[in-house]
Amino acid sequence: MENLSKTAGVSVEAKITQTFEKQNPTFYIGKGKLEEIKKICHHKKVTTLIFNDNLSQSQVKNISAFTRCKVIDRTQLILDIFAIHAKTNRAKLQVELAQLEYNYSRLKHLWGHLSRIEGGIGTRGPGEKQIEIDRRLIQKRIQHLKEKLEEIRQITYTKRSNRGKFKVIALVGYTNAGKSTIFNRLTQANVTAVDQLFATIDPSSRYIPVPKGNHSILTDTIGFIKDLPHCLIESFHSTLVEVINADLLLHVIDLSEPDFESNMEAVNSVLKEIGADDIDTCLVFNKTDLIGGIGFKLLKKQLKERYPHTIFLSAVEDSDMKLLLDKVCERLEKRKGETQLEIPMKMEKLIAFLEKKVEIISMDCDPEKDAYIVEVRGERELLSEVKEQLEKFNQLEYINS
Ligand SMILES: Nc1nc2c(ncn2[C@@H]2O[C@H](COP(=O)(O)OP(=O)(O)OP(=O)(O)O)[C@@H](O)[C@H]2O)c(=O)[nH]1
Ligand SMILES: [Mg+2]
Repeated sequence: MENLSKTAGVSVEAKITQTFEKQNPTFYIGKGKLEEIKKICHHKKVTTLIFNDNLSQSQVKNISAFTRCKVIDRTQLILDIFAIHAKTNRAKLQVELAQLEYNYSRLKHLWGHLSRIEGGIGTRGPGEKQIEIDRRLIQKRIQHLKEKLEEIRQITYTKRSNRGKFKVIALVGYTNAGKSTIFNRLTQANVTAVDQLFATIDPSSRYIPVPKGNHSILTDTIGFIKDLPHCLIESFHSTLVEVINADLLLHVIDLSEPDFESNMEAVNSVLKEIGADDIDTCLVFNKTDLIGGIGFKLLKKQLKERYPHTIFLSAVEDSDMKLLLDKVCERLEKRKGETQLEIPMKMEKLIAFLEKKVEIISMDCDPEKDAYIVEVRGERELLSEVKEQLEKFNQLEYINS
């Protein structure tokens, strides 16, 4: 929370916690605690209160009236950072959509409350009319943004389907784990990699030279955080599609963070929410230069035993980048197999398709069978799909003859 606040450009003057079983519907925290906070604000000349949870619109109003401070909740703070860091048109539209969706969902409660006061037969005052207008305007804007984003999604989708033989590898992980640093190192790109949360909002993709001809595209995208606001996951869907459609995920973890395992869980739960939890994943334990000694050796041993596919590295070491490429190569190679296909001459188009998707080891023509005999090496999943289609085709031919 402190890091989020600093990233948003505020200096943290005090941190206050309260344990409660049930939140106070009026002030979120207890009234006594709020009195205490009011005094601190007065004493330290604090102007803004940031809550590490989501507040209702009426709680914001009540706390603000009581303390005379601006009140921001966790989702608003994260949305604010996203707004500062969004550079492309798509990212800006996505942030605006998330902000409207979040405010709309909170205003809906407020509207419901107001219409109970002002509503009823024959009592529809001008106040409510204004509310209706606001509601319609927001809905219209939300609709407009969704349509614009859908247009952009279609263009990106077409670009992606042109990727042909390229495998897509996505860097995922907790914010500030080092994804963009690794991306820059592997691709010689120059995307922003700084000690800030959510430095990356706009995804970038570049070619990476994975050994053994595994032509791949590496994607760097937004980082995740604990309790990532749902409105962001929804509005950033077209960005997160890059992750959902990846062939391999590199889950980057900042090993120097004492909390790294709970950060890993937070990332896994977002991956589950977006439907990317069944993608082949390699855990990349980063920033090993910041830790050392016997403790590190023991930790490394434990983590290797606990997780099957891991690599330990420091993004500041060049030699480690080569190790990472070898690891990626190993994972991609494991998915491959070799097989012989008998492709009827009639299905010449299939050969053109295979040339784009797999490696052709040899190809002969068998005039007796009126077919090509092709030896191929490629993704096992794709090869078995092709074999299935060939069998179906042969069965149909047999029936027709
Ligand atoms: N010492 C050390 N610092 C690193 C390493 N990898 C990244 N960093 C630093 O960690 C900070 C965050 O790195 P980024 O690459 O921006 O992290 P990110 O995962 O892309 O973060 P977001 O885009 O904000 O989600 C930067 O200051 C990097 O210089 C590493 O291996 N060792
Ligand atoms: Mg980044």
